[in-house]
Amino acid sequence: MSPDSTPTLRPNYDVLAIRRDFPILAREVFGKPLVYLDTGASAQKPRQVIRAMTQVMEETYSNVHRGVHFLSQACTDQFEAARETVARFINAPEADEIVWTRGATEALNLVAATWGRANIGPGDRIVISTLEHHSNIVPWQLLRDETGAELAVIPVDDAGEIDLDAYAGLLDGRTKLVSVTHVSNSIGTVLPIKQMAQMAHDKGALFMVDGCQAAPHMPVDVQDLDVDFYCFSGHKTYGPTGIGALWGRKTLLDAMPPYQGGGEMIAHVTFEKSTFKDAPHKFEAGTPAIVEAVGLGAALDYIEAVGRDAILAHETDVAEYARERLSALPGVRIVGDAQERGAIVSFTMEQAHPHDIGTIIDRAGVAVRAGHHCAFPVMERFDVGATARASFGLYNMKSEVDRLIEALDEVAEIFGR
Ligand code: 7TS
Repeated sequence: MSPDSTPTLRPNYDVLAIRRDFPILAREVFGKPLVYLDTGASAQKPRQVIRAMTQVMEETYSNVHRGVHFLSQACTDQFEAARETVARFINAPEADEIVWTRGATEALNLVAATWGRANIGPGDRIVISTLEHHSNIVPWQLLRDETGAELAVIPVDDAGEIDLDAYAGLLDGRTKLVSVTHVSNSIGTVLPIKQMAQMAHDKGALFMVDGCQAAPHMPVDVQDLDVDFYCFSGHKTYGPTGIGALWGRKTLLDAMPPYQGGGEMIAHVTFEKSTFKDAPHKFEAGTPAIVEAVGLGAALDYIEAVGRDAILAHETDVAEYARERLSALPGVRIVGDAQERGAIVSFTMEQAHPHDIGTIIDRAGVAVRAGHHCAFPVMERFDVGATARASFGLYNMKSEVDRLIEALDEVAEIFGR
């Protein structure tokens, strides 16, 4: 154990108290206390979220927006209050600019399918970056193939930083949309969103952000960033699966055609013609994920109660400690070394394949993700087939990094140093 292995307990950041809110963190795996370093894939859930969801199902559950009865109104109020919570969380001007989706993947597909089909034509350019998760690549490829547009990719340097000169070269009158991640899920780079959005706007292009790996970890203010669309997934923000949010500027949402057709999104239907509700409801066909939306609202309240500046400081401290200790291990290569980085450390070991690393350290109770992290182009850029990735959340501690390092020592023992 390093002398530096005690948790960083700031006066306003009681990590042990936070951990007590997450029942799963008390469990053991293979007889060892769980060390959960896979928050980038999905975050664990605090009691506050579990309780909020149980409360709806036990006390107020009903379908929303359609009943005159007491429960339907009570449940609709909770559901719409959660929308307001999302709006506050990212400082969106209005709750009506928040569209519920199943997650970031659906939000990106929604924009590609609605705004994209209405606005993208042959020869237009859509710009993404090398750092994207597949869910911010494939929807644009589908749109490109349908419309004859061009999909261009901003390269990154050896540290994993966006090449801003190359980016500037991709922006011209043909560029209609830039869609990039706020934080890379595979190597942790934080992108200079505000600057990039300004550059896109100067050339008349819209700017979309995949905020999956940022929203749970740092303050996000869509008005300050001055972007046009922002999305994130509930399950990565300590909320449930099956829910996420898309924010879009009201003028854009109003002009976009609906996404799916069905109940709830219509104003009037005859066999000849249907008319649609205003945004956001025109994008929300069918019964929504009601309990999950309330759960997400509770999760965002939880994050706010801890404080996003405090979370960012704490996680940075833990992640930087992990980088320091990992880089001291023989045979370990850390992939990605951007100046500004999130709480994600991706690494390889000369001695062992990432899948072997993941499997062996799992026996010591340490959960990391091993593989391509749904970011094949990043793996290719850094010439690795896969990496092991430790991703941190608001509940992780430096002592857990020590457990990771001890477990990796065992890997080196088995495969040879
Ligand atoms: N964008 C980013 C940056 C992500 O990290 C992920 C999921 C997604 C989009 C897709 O989110 P979903 O909730 O719609 O599936 N990232 C990961 C990961 O890093 N490991 O597992 C899932």
